[in-house]
Amino acid sequence: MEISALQRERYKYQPKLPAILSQSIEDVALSFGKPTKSIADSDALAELFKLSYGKPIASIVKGKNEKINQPLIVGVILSGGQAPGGHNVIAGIYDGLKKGNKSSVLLGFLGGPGGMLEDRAVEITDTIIDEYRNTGGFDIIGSGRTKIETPEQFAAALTTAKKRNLDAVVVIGGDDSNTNAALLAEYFTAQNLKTRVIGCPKTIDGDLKNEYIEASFGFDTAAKTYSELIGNIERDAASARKYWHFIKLMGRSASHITLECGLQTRPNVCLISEEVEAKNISMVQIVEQICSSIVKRAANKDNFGVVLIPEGLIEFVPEMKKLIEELNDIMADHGDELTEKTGFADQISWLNSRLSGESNTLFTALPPEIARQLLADRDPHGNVQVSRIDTEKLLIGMVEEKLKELKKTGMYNGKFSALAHFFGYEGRSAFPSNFDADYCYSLGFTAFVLIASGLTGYISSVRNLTAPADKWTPGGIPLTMMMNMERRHGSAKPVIKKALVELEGKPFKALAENREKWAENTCYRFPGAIQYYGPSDVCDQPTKTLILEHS
Ligand code: FBP
Repeated sequence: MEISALQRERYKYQPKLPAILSQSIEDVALSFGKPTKSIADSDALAELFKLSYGKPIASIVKGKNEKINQPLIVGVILSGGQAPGGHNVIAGIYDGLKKGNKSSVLLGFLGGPGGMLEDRAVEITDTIIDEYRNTGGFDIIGSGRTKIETPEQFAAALTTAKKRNLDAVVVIGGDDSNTNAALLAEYFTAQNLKTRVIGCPKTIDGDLKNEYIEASFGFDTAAKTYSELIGNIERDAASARKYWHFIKLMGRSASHITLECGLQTRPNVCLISEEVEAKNISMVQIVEQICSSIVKRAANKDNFGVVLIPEGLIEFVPEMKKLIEELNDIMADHGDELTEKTGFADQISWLNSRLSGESNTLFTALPPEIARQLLADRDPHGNVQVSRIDTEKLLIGMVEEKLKELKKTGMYNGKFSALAHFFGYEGRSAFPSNFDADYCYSLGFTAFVLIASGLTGYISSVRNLTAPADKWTPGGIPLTMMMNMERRHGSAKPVIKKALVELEGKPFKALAENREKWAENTCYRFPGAIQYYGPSDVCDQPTKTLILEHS
């Protein structure tokens, strides 16, 4: 296969590591803090995780580590949606293992957690890993969304771990996958199995973060890729002066990506789902907010603009949220009956008697295409697949109607021509930025140190990320520390708490302070494409979100 010039160059890139991991591997040890507690529901979690609850935070420090050179067999799983840098996590684990002992083996389970359950794996070799260093995507071994939850699935994982004689398995995933990693660690320990389980924080959505996990990998590259595209569209809009661009941005529920892109590009409107939910903002009010910008700009003869819409918005609008929850329950309990209905009209009349009055009115008033999308298959976690709902088109339709009304009353006299975009998959497998390339390699290398030191039930953590990479601080955080109990499908379940956009946080405040100005004026900012070679302030800057959160 012919490779691009950039790919060839990226193979040569040596990711930066924290100083402590760049020295001789024999001088790397762990130091431990005090016993920890979960963020909430400590009694219930201590009961569920009898063997792994309350472990101390581990920091990687200079010292002697007798275990570091032992030969190990480790499995790795990529779980969930692609995020730039996944290949470098695997490279970090691989290089760490081989530095520790040349005969150590890294097995990649194929196609996500399902690969471990079905024992489908490939041994990672020098030739394989060298083909994927510093590249985007998860195609080295593939990913999947299988959730390990039934007793049979746990038993299948155990069988594979025993058969492969695994010393450890690394689960690279988001909040749900790392919750699974914690459950698997507890289960393996309870079964007296030597296999340890270590997690790694992945997701472009940026919602797996807290005091100890400063960022999930992939967020940096994805947000920068979308920001480049938005900046380009802004420039086009300001040149042509005839289109309003409605851009939906990926991020299943949290709006971190939209917020980061908003700060990077200063669009006219930047909707944040968490604000919509907190302030109970209805769809009609959202449309009014967008129209207010359109009307003001039209008065200045600026009949163009850019609106950013988080992918998950629809689930945060109060009336839509209620409708979706009702649909989820109906589909969970009677999904088969619904799919048996052949025509869309049949489905609507079947739902008529099952939805509450309010939800039924809303559902039947929606454009048929959107209603159809709301009935599409759920993901394995029972969630609506929001990336498939054309919220941007729904908003364009509603804005058009509102502008017609405003025109009649003489309050608006502009021209409105809108274009819809969705940026999601374009950013998930991009070549990782230098930040993600370095961060991921460090996360992988750290995971190796945790494994070699005998830890289980931890997530690999690299902190101090706004400093240069050599000053980053690697270690391990007990997974139970990031958990609470939440209601899922009618019962209380242990879960890693999702980090949504905080309305009191500095990134959101920076947006809120400026958005009135941006709504009326043209204040666009053009971040341009991710750069891999050149001055550090162009190539190595972390996201504005990370900088503001840690300033
Ligand atoms: P993860 O949470 O698994 O990292 O995936 C995030 C995401 O990219 C969301 O932003 C998006 O809604 C979803 O995956 C799309 O899922 P799919 O890849 O199954 O279409």
